[in-house]
Amino acid sequence: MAFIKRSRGWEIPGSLVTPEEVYLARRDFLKKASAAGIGAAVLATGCGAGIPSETARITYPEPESWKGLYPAKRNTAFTLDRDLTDETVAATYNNFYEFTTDKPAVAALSRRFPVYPWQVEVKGLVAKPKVYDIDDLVKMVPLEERLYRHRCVEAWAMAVPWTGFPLRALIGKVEPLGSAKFVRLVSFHKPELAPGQAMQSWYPWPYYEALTMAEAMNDLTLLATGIYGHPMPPQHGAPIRLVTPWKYGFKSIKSIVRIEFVEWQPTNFWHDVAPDEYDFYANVDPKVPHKRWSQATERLIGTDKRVATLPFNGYADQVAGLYRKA
Ligand SMILES: Nc1nc2c(c(=O)[nH]1)N[C@H]1C(S)=C(S)[C@@H](COP(=O)(O)O)O[C@H]1N2
Ligand SMILES: [Mo]
Repeated sequence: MAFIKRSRGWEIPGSLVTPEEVYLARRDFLKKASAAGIGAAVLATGCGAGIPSETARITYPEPESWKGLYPAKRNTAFTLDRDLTDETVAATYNNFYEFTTDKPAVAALSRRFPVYPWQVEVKGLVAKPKVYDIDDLVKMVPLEERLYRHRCVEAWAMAVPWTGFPLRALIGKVEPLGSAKFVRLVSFHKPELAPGQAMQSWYPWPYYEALTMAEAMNDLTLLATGIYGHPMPPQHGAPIRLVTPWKYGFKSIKSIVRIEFVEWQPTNFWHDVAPDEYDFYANVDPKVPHKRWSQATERLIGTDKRVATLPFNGYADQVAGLYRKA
């Protein structure tokens, strides 16, 4: 046993992330947290507000081939009942367990994760399976910006401007067969680059999610490639992630590498981890508490505000029909 060398999570080959970066991000957060009077218990659960840091640099790929794509034209059909979340707050309070469960540390740990070039394989019950280059995807249909509410199952919320295109535009290109009833989406598996995957080996990596075909075809369902008027930074799920704003955030799978069309209802990562806490549909519902907390209200990150949770996160008009019994 003594001869087996196990590398620590942050000792990433090729030094993708330096321990200094993680250390600095963490130190800065701890300093601000103690100034704000946030105690150790809060730090342990990661429940502090995203604390903006002067040292936080929001970085993202900007290849030559993406010139002119961002900022994309805003689709004014999507309006908000609350202020947009400050960009730095949103970019320093991330759930992305592939890197760490420590929300403020995700940005530093993912900063150098290679998100360009990137490919997404689309396969299964389709007439035209294809491996798409991210450059094909960002140019397939005109990108648009949409302001969406975003609600985590942990009862915090934000509102952000995503840039992307409806998933159904891609579905149209690959021509699903009549037998395709569900869409399954899968994230990357690179434990050598993503310390949370290396260290938390008990999770069923890679992260996976799924939607019914009707949910996938709904106009709200986005494949997002950008945020705040520029390409997606790694911590938000670069270079391409799902956004289903009427569902709890865990359905909005980040950094997608595979999209499969299948006949039978697939399972999803969080359902498999805790079946009695997370279901397949995960539609936001103030009346259905989580096993360990109420979902009646939510905390708007970056503010002290707590507001009422809206059924379907405020998108009932667009999606409630999907769930009405015939
Ligand atoms: N691959 C992957 N996707 C993921 C997650 C994750 O850990 N891994 N976390 C989910 C959860 S719980 C939430 S709330 C959102 C957070 O997205 P954001 O960091 O861009 O706000 O991403 C979702 N997508
Ligand atoms: Mo979440």
